[in-house]
Amino acid sequence: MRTTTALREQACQVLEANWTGRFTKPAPRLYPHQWSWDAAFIALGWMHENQERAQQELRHLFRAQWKNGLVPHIVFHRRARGYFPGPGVWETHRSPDAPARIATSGIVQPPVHATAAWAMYRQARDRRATRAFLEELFPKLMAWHDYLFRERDYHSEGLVYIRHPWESGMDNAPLWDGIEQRMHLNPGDRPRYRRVDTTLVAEADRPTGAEYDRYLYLVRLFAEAGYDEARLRESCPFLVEDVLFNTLICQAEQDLAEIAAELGDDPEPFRQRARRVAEAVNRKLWDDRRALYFDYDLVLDRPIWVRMAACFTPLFAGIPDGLQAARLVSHLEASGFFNWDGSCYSVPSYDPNGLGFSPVQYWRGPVWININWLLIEGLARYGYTEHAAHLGRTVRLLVERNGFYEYYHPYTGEGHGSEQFSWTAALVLDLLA
Ligand code: 9WN
Repeated sequence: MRTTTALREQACQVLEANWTGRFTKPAPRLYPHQWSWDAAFIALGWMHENQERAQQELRHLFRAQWKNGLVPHIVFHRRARGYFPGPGVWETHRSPDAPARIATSGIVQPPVHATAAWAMYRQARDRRATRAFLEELFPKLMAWHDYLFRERDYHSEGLVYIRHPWESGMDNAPLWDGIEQRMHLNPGDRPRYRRVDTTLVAEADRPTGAEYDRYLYLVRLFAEAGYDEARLRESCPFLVEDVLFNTLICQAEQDLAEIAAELGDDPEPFRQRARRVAEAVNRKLWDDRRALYFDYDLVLDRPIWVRMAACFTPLFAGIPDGLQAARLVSHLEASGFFNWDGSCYSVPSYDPNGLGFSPVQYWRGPVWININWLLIEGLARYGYTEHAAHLGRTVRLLVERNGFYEYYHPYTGEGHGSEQFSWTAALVLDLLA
């Protein structure tokens, strides 16, 4: 077993190697630009080592915020090449809201940013310097959350929707299989493109060609609609109220309330909004018979009964009551997601007994460290300290034995996807702190 100091040093080396001078790349070659939720997780790691870098990470992202408050899922690095789809595919100039001089994508990712900003402040040795940063970020975070509730709450019910699998952060999760099958593409609808990802990592670890066709089809739909949300809301074949996304906005609103209070503003509107999301998640996404939260397909108007590790994450935002939490934890243990005996590295991203489970293919089974981090925090929040400690040990074992990979085979622990993956390193730093 490596010492904690040695592990920390290695994690720092990964972040340092991926630091571009302006932001931290998620991975050395596979992801050469800045990604939105990666930036927040990465800031949670940098904050233990270098507050300035942590701040710079979020500053760089929010500099690319759209006029309507949207925080893009990718901020393109001018000098970087070798990622598909690049700025030309997104055509964000068709939107009056996109920034004129910064190239970005036109979709979002889960909102972890206020959570990261508040953690950075609490952690800071020099609170005065960090307070100035909080003051600078506060209006931008508000605009970001306002955008989500204004543009993405279809029924004004306190739940925000996503309109692309990439917006969930869990691109090829089995959650989307049914919707993607419904999206039948005629030959003329099938975009022509050349992927880069499969030249950099094993093809079997990545989403399929059919999935990429649909990802690109949706991007074209958005560009042709000029990114006009009112039009997209009515025409997009993919509209989902996602458990993970809504959990993270719920927690982010709670953290925004803390930030507001610290800055002398009224925290109550943010607390109210967080409570409203929590109530809506419990009302609409909780399945009492199955004791689990499920995504909701707004197009078919019905739940998506697919069991992902993400379905347990409402624990992170304090959404379930004590009884629901106990049932979630029993479910976690009984279902093969969580193993005390080490027969499977907990927690795989998707139900190991589920249809289409794969131990190597991206979000269809492998263990991801960010999902584990959310579950560790959530379990600890409800007093399940042994469970949280067990997951913490699993994460440590995975990186010690295999390195800082993007995701891991749940049975062998072998690393998959990109090596030197930034949020794995960052969240290990946070867990070791
Ligand atoms: C598309 C950067 C991102 C993560 C996502 C992960 C993957 C991109 C891709 O990489 O998605 O956004 O090209 O596969 O699924 O969660 O933010 O690390």
